[in-house]
Amino acid sequence: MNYGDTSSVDKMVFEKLKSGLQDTVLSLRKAVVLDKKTVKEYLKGIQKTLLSADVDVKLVFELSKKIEERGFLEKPPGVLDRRENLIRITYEALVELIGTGERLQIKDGEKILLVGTQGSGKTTTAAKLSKYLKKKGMHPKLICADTFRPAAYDQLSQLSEEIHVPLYGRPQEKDSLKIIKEGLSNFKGEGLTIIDSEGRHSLDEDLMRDINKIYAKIKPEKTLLVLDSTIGQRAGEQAAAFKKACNVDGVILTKLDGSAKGGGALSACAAIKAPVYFIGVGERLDDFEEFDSERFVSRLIGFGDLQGLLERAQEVEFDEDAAKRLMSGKFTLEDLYQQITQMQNMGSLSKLLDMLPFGSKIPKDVMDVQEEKLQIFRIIMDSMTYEEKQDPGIVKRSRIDRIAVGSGRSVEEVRELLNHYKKMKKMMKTFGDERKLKQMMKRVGFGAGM
Ligand SMILES: Nc1nc2c(ncn2[C@@H]2O[C@H](COP(=O)(O)OP(=O)(O)OP(=O)(O)O)[C@@H](O)[C@H]2O)c(=O)[nH]1
Ligand SMILES: [Mg+2]
Repeated sequence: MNYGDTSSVDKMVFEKLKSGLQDTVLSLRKAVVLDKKTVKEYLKGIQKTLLSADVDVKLVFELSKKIEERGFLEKPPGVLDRRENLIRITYEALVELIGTGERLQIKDGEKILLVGTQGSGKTTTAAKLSKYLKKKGMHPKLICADTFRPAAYDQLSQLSEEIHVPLYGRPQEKDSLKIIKEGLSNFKGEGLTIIDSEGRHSLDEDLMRDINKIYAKIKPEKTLLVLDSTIGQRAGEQAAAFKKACNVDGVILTKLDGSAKGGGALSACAAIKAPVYFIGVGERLDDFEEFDSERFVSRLIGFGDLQGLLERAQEVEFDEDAAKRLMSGKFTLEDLYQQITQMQNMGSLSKLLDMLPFGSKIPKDVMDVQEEKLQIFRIIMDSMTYEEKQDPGIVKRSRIDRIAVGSGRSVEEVRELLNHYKKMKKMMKTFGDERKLKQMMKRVGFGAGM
């Protein structure tokens, strides 16, 4: 579950996808100019990487078209420049492509049916999932409904003993539906039942008919497709066939630890609109993780960089609002308070002001207030009434005394806050007209096309 844990992440494939994406992003960052040619090359790099990981061609072109269009149309948010924004858009498009971030909702008393072709990892996954859910405080019980493979019962029996999870099965019985019904009545509806089903060499009609029969009679709360990520593009037809037979609610992708072709399986999930709930990243029962599409894509692109970048995209939205309010001339102590609480420091505002054509007009001491001082201001403002914050002009001698006592700060500090407010207000007035605001927004990147 822990994507920060490099042992499983590095083992976890997609090495090809990961290095391809990271190289492409790196060359974008290193490019001297961001012109049309650079953008085209960047998109080509993304396409090539995704195609080589077996992502469906149609999806690849849709994705790169989306990145290109958004890249041209959208103004970079916050303090991002255009190339950073392109990376951000790529991240968002990839997250959208591979999943919703939805988690499996299941509880004791319900039934999960695992389906998939032979060797996809159903039996191993039944045990992995049981172990995982048991750790979450649930009470999984297993039913071996694979009557196709002779050793199926023994395999699951061994695994269930290892994780101390009850198992129901009848190695000699050939009717899987009968076994499931017996199993369910044996467990008396207690706990969460996980049903391991049969697989066949490939997609065949008998398998689909059997699975459909089980699905229709048993009515599991969740049917999960166990999909082998090493099979590349073939995952598409498998997913579609199972979707038809038993309305797949979600997918567990297995063998991600050894696959450079995982894009095929991811495309298959996108095609049938089924969320990936878990991934298998090795043969051991602990090699199993909840799938988190945002974190997954972050790892692919390079987590450290991306995180900071996304944070700076957030910074923006606040700045735009704050700037508008400040420039409107209605700057109250409440605004100052909001700034302090939201930004903790004035760093991003001063960065914004630095870029103004009239930036040099700003008195240094106004912006250079230390964070510690701002915290004190905040404490003082907590002792002021709403009226006082809206109209600090009414705060005179006796009110100052009251506020100082109430906040546990000195009278000098209260005066200092009032002075700071006055200076800020005066400064805002000097460039409080709309035209200049627009000019400034443009300077810092709002409204600038590619
Ligand atoms: N490397 C790796 N191997 C896995 C993973 N999941 C399953 N396997 C291996 O894949 C093989 C097949 O797994 P099973 O669980 O028996 O597959 P199955 O779908 O039950 O197969 P049938 O019952 O024959 O249909 C086994 O050798 C497992 O150890 C995984 O996430 N990573
Ligand atoms: Mg099996």
